[in-house]
Amino acid sequence: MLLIIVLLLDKFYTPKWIPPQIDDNELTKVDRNQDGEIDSWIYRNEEGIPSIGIIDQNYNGDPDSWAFFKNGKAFLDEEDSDGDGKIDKIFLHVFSEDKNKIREFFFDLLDKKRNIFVEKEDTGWVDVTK
Ligand SMILES: [Ca+2]
Ligand SMILES: [Ca+2]
Ligand SMILES: [Ca+2]
Repeated sequence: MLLIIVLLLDKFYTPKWIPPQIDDNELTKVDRNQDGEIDSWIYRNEEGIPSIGIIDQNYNGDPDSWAFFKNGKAFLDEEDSDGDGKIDKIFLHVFSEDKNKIREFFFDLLDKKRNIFVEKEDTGWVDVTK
């Protein structure tokens, strides 16, 4: 089932670049490496809570990482790690009702890999894929 999802995502997925045309009090622009070029955009809802974060991780001018938030927590991260314009890494974060992260799904569309991480009380986050 998961393999089918990965294959479908690989076939149809393209990055979601959202142009920064929005009221300035709902958009924060950040120059993370202080080279004078904006490389991070954070969109906020009316309450000021982040809804989407976009990052140019390798500072080449093109966004390559997208984070989608719900209740101020990222539930979905997407990444174009090789810069070909297609998303190739996807992280799904699952939260419990008390808002603690309880599970993470990682899909690597380049390596056709998927991993599932859960937090154990004694050892921290462990890969329970197998
Ligand atoms: Ca910069
Ligand atoms: Ca980039
Ligand atoms: Ca890619």
